[in-house]
Amino acid sequence: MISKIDHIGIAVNSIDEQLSYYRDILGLEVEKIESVPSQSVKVCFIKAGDTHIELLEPTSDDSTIKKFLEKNGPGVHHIAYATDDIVKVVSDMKGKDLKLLNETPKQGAGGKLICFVHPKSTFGVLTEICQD
Ligand code: CMX
Repeated sequence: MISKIDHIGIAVNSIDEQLSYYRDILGLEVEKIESVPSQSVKVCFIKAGDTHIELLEPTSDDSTIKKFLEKNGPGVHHIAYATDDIVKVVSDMKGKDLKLLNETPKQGAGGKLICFVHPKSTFGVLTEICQD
């Protein structure tokens, strides 16, 4: 039911500061930059084959990305897996010692439906399930 890695989220202090690394050195295509007020982030999607890198810049002091950057500095923040049935995937996860951060899918960047699973229950990797 998981079809692929949809994107890898990377916490950054500044999208502008990092953009030329992905675009000019790695030669990847910058698809779009958008604000996601519900998550207090600005995101930049960069195409890498049939998956994406998602740069995440905090837009407020209480942003979860801001907290992550203060503790760890810039770097990999989460891995997002694509599915065409997020309700089923999340329902199957319930009762399996996984800490779902939201059991009801909510709207995230790019209009996708998203659910997060706490990294302490997924071997240290913050996990996102998403559906177009
Ligand atoms: N990866 C791995 N570990 C992480 C982590 C991450 N991204 N973020 C926090 N942690 C660890 C902390 O280091 C800490 O570990 P220790 O206890 O060993 O020090 C522990 O998790 C803290 O857990 P917490 O107190 O429950 O939670 P935090 O306030 O640090 O928030 C989290 C962590 C995952 C609950 C929060 O980031 C969250 O709700 N994330 C989901 C939403 C999100 O990430 N939105 C931004 C992206 C949006 C998008 O992609 O569009």
